[in-house]
Amino acid sequence: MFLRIFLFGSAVVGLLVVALVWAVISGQYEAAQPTPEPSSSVSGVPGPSGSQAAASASAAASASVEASPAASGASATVTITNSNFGPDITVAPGTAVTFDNADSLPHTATEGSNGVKVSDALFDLQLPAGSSKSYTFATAGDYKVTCTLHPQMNMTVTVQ
Ligand SMILES: [Cu+2]
Repeated sequence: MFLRIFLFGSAVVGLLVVALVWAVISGQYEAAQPTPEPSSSVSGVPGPSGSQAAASASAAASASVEASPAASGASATVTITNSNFGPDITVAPGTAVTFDNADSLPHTATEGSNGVKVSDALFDLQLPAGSSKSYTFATAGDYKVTCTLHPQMNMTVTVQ
């Protein structure tokens, strides 16, 4: 009786050992298989990173698309000294032009000529001494700029 239990028990142990070995082997096999899967998902990571690269590429593309407005969204500065705007400037559409009054007296940067503002002036910047203000030239064209306080102050901003 005891011997039969022992044999039965050892048979159970043997089955357990076989099952354990099988589990280990199949576990290793499964462990070996998921490894290719993570590696495929790792190779899938280059996929997302590839799409990230594509996204960053499209972001770079949109950035370069913004760059033309941004390049045109660049800035330029007209420094007023001795009641003079200085030379005419040419800028790209979208450029913010800052009129910097470096004089110790007030000026304006006004669309117009010889101190006279045009009726539909796009900009009429009041520039107290030492101040600066900006206007963004969105549309191509030639823009006459004058100072309504000093009619001799004239310049042209060409936007193209
Ligand atoms: Cu002036």
